[in-house]
Amino acid sequence: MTVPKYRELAEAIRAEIARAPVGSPTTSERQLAEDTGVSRMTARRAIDELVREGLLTREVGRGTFVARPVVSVPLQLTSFTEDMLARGYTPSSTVLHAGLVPADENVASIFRLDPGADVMLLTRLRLADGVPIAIERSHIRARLFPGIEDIDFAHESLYRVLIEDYGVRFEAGEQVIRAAIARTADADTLDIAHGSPVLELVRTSVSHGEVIEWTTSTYPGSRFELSARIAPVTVQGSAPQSALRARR
Ligand code: 16G
Repeated sequence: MTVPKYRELAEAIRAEIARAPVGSPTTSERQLAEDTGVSRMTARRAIDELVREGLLTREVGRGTFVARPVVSVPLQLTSFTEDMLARGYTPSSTVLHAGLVPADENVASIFRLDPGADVMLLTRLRLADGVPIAIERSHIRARLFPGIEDIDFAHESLYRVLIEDYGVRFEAGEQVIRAAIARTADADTLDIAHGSPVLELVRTSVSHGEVIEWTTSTYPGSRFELSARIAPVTVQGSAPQSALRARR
């Protein structure tokens, strides 16, 4: 049995969506048709299929975007500084590295840049009341924020600078949480035993449809607990389909 062309195309886009951050724009119908050599009609059917499945959302006059998962844990796009202040701690930071670096393949694909393009790498030890809490390795889309590499992030909040000095409005974010074993150097910096378990929180944040930040925060397992408010599921057109898919 031959697979219809639009289905093949939908599969290819599906694979891309899996890697793309929530809220990021997808290629337009016209561009898709041009890039893949199919008709506009076929490109539209492929996109329609993914919209029906709830993987993409269409916004009139704006385009098509990677949709939010049907059930999402509403971790908020707050900063370390705000989080710590809210808990009554005094936040501080030690800068371990700050400067422009060439994007490697992985970083380039996350930011959709050419490998070798300049990004800022900011590595900080984050402390609360003087106690090491996390190591954060942030990659920032430097081109959008001229001069950011010269800011003293030992005394500044990254989000405050982005929002107030560069006018960023965070639109969407994605956070992946995974368990790992501390790298030896990180264990020394965090003052934990070699081989200790850590939690890595990997945050990708989007502004104006572009990834602007990709940060891995490494927390000692013993000093971190994740709390998230659980929102009720809003059943949209796509929800029952996803549930059915999961049961099959
Ligand atoms: C939080 C974010 C991190 C962000 C940082 C900015 C998590 C897991 N990560 O730690 O992505 O870069 O805040 O903090 O919450 P700052 O504004 O205090 O520098």
